[in-house]
Amino acid sequence: MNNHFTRTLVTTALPYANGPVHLGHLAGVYLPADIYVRFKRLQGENIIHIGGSDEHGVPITITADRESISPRDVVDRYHHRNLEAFAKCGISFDHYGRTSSQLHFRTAQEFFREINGKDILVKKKERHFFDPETKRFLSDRYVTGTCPICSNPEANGDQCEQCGTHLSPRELINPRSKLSNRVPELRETLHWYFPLGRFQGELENYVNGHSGDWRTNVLNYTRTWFKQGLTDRAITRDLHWGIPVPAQGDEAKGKVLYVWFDAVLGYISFTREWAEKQGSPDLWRKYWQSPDCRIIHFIGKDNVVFHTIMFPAILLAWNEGRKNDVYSLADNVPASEFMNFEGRKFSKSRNYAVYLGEFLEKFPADTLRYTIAMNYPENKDSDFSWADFQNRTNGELADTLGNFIKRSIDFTNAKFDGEIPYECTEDDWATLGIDWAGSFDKLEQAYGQFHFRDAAALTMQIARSANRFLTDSEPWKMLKTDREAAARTIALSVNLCYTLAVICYPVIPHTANRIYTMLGFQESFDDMVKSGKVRWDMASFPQLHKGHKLLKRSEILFRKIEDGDIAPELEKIERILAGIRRAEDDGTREEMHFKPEISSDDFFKVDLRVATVTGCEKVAKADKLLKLRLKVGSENRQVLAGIAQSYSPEFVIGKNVILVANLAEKKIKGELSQGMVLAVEGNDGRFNLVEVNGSEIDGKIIQ
Ligand code: B3M
Ligand code: ZN
Repeated sequence: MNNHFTRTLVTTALPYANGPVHLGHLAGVYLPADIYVRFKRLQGENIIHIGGSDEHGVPITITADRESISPRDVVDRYHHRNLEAFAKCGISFDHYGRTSSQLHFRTAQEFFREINGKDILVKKKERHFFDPETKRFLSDRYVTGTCPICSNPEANGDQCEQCGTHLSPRELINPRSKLSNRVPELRETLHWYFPLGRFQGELENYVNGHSGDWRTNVLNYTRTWFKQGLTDRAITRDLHWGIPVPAQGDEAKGKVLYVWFDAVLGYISFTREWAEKQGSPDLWRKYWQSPDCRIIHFIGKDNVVFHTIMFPAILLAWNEGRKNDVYSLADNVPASEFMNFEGRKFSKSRNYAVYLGEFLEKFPADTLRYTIAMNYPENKDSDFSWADFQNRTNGELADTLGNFIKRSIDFTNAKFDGEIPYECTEDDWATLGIDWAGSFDKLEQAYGQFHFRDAAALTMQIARSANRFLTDSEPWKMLKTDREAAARTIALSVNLCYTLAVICYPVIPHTANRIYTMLGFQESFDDMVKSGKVRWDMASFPQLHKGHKLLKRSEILFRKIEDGDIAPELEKIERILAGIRRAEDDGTREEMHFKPEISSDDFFKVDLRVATVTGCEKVAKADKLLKLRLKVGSENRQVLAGIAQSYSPEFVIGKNVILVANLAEKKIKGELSQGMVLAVEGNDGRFNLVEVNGSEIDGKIIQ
């Protein structure tokens, strides 16, 4: 690990702009990154946070197909929605780009050309799934089927959501096209492959070099891939939405870059866009092409290999043989585990989720940020529950932090005319009994090593100590007997409010800002941090001097959450869960497995006729069979049908049924069957005859 970085670049996984981000995304990626960035800004570090929307790939086109709108409409809608939700939540991106931007197209194509120009890529013709109905090649997620590892019947062609295994469409059992639900065919198509194996040695060195500082889950996921041996991966796709493959001739026609090849490069394009915004277009190089910069990718565990293998391999391929424009690889990839919701995995497709934007319409951002920080899924899956959200908001934020701040400020306003009545010395500060050096050490370590749960908990511990100090000192009683002692206590308390504003800032920045205002400052806390006027180290000793004037107005920082506030949310989950259970129970989610395609010629070979049942009786020693006598125009037939459990014989006589009239005769239980009648199997396993209305229609062709 290089400890001499002078700059830090934080990137967050680019969420697909095909739906709103939910609390799981916030917990795993965006909140931890924002906490980290805010902490480092407080420490005066040069740090930028780059994110944006992933606007290509099959997730986008599938949403567009489903809603019958264009992919462009899909990404426009969700890019803006997500951007707005992030802003409301206080996720402080320095730039939030879009992979549909021109600069990004240029960057991604430049990378492809460079790597292809060095003959690193391999062109191969391979057989891929093709949907015969829609006449489209089916890349990745257009194919669904059963996961060969965990038997999840709805695994995607690129990855199984249930067990996380990366798959290729051909590994799925019972593959089906998501477009038509048909069984796909295999057809030959040409693609460019990236030979990951060529970089395995370099990649292993890179990863091993971080065995002391990367998370175990990240090392483990990555090493599993090394163990299997890295192979060629196609980096182009047959799709119409995406970045055209920049190669000459017909072979690149109708092909785009694989979404993952383009998306990871978004980090670079967006840093370039940010640099342009700063009026310093080359500034991005100081982040991507300088050994002084530390690069950190915040992601979820399902994206690990793209960031520890694929992206570094692309950069290594670019760097190969170059002396200039050499890219650095990430210094850390803190991948989170998942945060569940009320004990179950978030699921967009089943609508089992709480979306960030919706949440923030009902509850303030900081209550959410705090609860999620306290449940950060650092090394194991965690859980968000409404009850926990309510308890933490009421017990920790409102009763501890909020209560302390309000009491301190109100008391100063009421009894000392809103003015700090005493100059606190270092000695006074030491009598608080808070181990400042130790606490700050622990906090710095927690933030620096991405232990955000610990950081939030330590912060709350300091708020608790402050609250206890005020309660135990009872300045309201002292006031009558020893006004100086009361003044000292309250000066210490108000200074603790300042300290808390600073140390709370990474986790609950809106609250820090509100405390700062009540303390009598007009500037925004955020601006003060960005300009370096408020710094982390200022929290460890008193900042507010005798005579400093407060705002003389206070507000309640956290409104308590009543049972009635969360009752509708709990009811909503119950409704959704009941729906999921019902669907699972009655088998409506059962998959459609269609038979392989036939041509219309094939179909017309089958002679389907209306037939009238003229006689019906049971078959000896066969409790499922009935023997039907049928009239088909001028002909009579005898057919055996497995419908004895659905009908008594007399009930069948007179019905118009559908007969497969040209089926080869065969003997069943010693009886001749000259054809077959159509029937439908009900959920109870019994068969019902397919009937045709009308009179004297026997012998008519069904077409
Ligand atoms: N859009 C996958 C995801 O949202 C993908 C991340 C891209 S990061 C470069 O999980
Ligand atoms: Zn699986």
